[in-house]
Amino acid sequence: MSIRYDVESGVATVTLDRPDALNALVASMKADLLAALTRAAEDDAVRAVLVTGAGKAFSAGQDLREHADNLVAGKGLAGTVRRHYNPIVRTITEMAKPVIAAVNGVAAGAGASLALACDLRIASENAKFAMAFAAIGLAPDSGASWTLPRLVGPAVAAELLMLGDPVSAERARELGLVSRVVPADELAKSARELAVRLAEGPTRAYAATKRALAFGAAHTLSQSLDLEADLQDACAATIDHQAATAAFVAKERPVFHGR
Ligand code: T3D
Repeated sequence: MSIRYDVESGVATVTLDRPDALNALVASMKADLLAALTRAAEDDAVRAVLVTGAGKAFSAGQDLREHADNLVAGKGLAGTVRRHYNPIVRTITEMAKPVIAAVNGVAAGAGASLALACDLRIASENAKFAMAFAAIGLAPDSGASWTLPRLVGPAVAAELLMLGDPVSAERARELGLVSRVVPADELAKSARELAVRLAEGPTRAYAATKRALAFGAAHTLSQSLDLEADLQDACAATIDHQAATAAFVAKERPVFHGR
């Protein structure tokens, strides 16, 4: 198995585990990744998901040896964008809980897109992002044409996608590609603390926040106001909201159960 899946303290950690090939994605690995993400999405005991890579890379994207074999065999992309990448990105973006990418090293092509699809990104100072598609004559996939301009603006997105030059962790933070950069030996601990904090938070409010942000990206202010009102009604009815409000009034620390 080139995907590891562990659950602890409400956090599902999904590790891309093919370090000798910089966690480049082959068909079986993509199927396993989709299965792991679906399992995390469906498990109510999981309240936050952490995606990271084993070894020195996050992921070098599509395995180009497998891809070259497919091209030689006349299979083109072998349907992988629709069959694997799109469902993976939909599962991350549509699951009703926060997903964090701990970017431990290089994230290239679909590997970068995978990180960009997550709700939060924390990077090691050794991380770098390479929108490597154009360098091999491909256009962006796995959502990069949607996520990247929303994170960095259309002009920078066009430059990153067309030139494909690697972006250092520090530059990624300046551009808004990642929200935090930490020393390499602190990444696992920092990412875990962040994930546990989210797993101990108001899961349904996070899900509503995630939905509102995605909706707002493609709708008018007026439409977003209507959705916010609906989502706020739903949040107001949660046990977590009612208990947290009572805790505030009683000057106590709120405890969230994700309900
Ligand atoms: O089916 C489809 O193709 C459609 C979907 C496409 C989505 C995509 O993801 S397209 C983009 C695919 N990815 C790339 O083009 C990235 C290719 N890799 C690189 O540009 C560089 O390797 C990196 C910038 C990622 C890292 O550079 P560096 O100098 O740190 O490492 P390296 O020496 O280049 O690579 C180390 C090993 O990993 C090396 O193997 P070796 O020679 O030691 O046996 C290298 O071949 C291997 N490797 C790196 N990337 C890939 C890979 N093997 C297979 N596929 C890769 N993508």
